[in-house]
Amino acid sequence: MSDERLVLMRGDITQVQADAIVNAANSTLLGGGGVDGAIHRAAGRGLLAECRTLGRCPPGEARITGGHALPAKHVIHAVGPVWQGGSNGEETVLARCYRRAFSLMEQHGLGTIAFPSISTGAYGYPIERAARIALREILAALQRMPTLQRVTVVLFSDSDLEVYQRARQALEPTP
Ligand code: AR6
Repeated sequence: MSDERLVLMRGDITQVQADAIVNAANSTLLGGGGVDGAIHRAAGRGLLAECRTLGRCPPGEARITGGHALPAKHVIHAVGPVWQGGSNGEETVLARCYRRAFSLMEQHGLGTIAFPSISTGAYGYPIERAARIALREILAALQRMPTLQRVTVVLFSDSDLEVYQRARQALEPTP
């Protein structure tokens, strides 16, 4: 049965109102391009100042900050794997990003979260594979966490959204 708490949409994650949005960060946590650059621009300099207090974050880990000027209350900065062909543990590291984000939600009592497609831009992870892992982890979290009210995946293009919709259909068939 399809879980209505999971929403797939096309859009700009910096505009999303949620308890937390997830940033596809790098290990420095000091900003970069892609969604990371967009989040830092929209959040303002206070976010960078807070990130500077955190130190480095290894791939597969996540850190939480305030949302500063964003509509979201918090930002969870997750560092995805750089795609190296698939036999360097990329799948495990990507799955761990999602799990770490959900455990930070539990620790902070958060109910709604929005994810971008972690690692599928500059880090080169093939999106069909990344979508399967992301949605598998999200559906598992929805099953085990009754406190989760809504999980949104915000895709930046129609074609990325279609990839996620197809992957969802394969994992969670609807009649
Ligand atoms: N809202 C939603 N999704 C977005 C947005 C946005 N505003 N902007 C881009 N995307 P990427 P990565 C999509 O490269 O692959 C940074 O420099 C984008 O189309 O942002 O994890 C970091 O500092 C793609 O589908 O993240 C790291 O160095 C997805 O977000 C590195 O890139 C992820 O693409 C991380 O690479």
